[in-house]
Amino acid sequence: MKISRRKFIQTTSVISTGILTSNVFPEKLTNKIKYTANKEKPLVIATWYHGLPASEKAFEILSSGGTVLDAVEKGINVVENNPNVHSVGLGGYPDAEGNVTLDSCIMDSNGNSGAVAYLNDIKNPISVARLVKEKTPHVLLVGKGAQEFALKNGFKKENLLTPEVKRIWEKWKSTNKKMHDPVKNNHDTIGLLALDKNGNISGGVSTSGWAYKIPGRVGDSAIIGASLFVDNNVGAACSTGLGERAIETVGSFLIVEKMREGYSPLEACKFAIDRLKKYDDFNSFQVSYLALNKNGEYAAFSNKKNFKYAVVTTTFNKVLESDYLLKP
Ligand code: SD4
Repeated sequence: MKISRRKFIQTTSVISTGILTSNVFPEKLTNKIKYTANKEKPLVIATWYHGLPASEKAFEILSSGGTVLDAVEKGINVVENNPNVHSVGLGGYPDAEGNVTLDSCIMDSNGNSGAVAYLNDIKNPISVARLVKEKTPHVLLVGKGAQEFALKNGFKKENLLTPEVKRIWEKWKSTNKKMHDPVKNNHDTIGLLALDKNGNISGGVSTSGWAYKIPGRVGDSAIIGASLFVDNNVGAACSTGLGERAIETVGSFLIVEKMREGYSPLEACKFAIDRLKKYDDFNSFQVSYLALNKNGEYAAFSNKKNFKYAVVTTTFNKVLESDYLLKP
């Protein structure tokens, strides 16, 4: 019997260990404002608390004359390398069989992109995605091919399932064996958008995806247009949350196209969230977007509360909370 995604999500249960939280850097939530727009350059914005150290790194690179693409890659590497972030890179939650499989994509100011999906044992998928962009005629490499490509290009194979996460996965496997509820426990992808002082934009996304997913599952974070889109004449957008819905609505592309039509970043993010209303489980999943435009205006919007994002400019360095649609 084919089970619908809605049914699948509804029948999942949540482990109440409290371990699967996004509060990796809770002390960094310095301000709870709903929406901010400024016009500073350079500017870096990124998803969740771990977006702050990532954005700080990216900003440092931009401030010292580095390229906007370097800023994106190296910023995201900070999170990929942190074993305490259980949703990205090293220390990410595995699939149902205990394999950590990573999705990532990157897009530059010229509209060139690279991506990897279902990548095993390589902790920096954003760097591999960048090489796919730079060294191949392709956009997306998956699985074994992506890993072989990485190894040929000097990446090292390493076990990404840390002892801590292995224990958590083993407990899940022995006690539960159901997929995690993606709403409550699985929303910590790093998506980062950067604008340099000349107005050039690039972005990237990296994730270990939905914890305990069906082996072979690929989410939006490997899909250009869904989790990430950059148009240097207009702006950029990225997503976090239930990747299936971001893919189905091609959310990031939609946001950039609405900004092209003249929508502000906030209006454009709201438009993309609004598109999700057609799904009858709209109240249970979570999808959140970040967007910035060429002028340095930025916004975040989510269907649900609790979406945090980091902003770093020359005068501003904070984790903020986005506005959201589903008010009680
Ligand atoms: C995915 N969008 O694999 C990712 C998960 C996510 O924050 O964003 N987590 O569906």
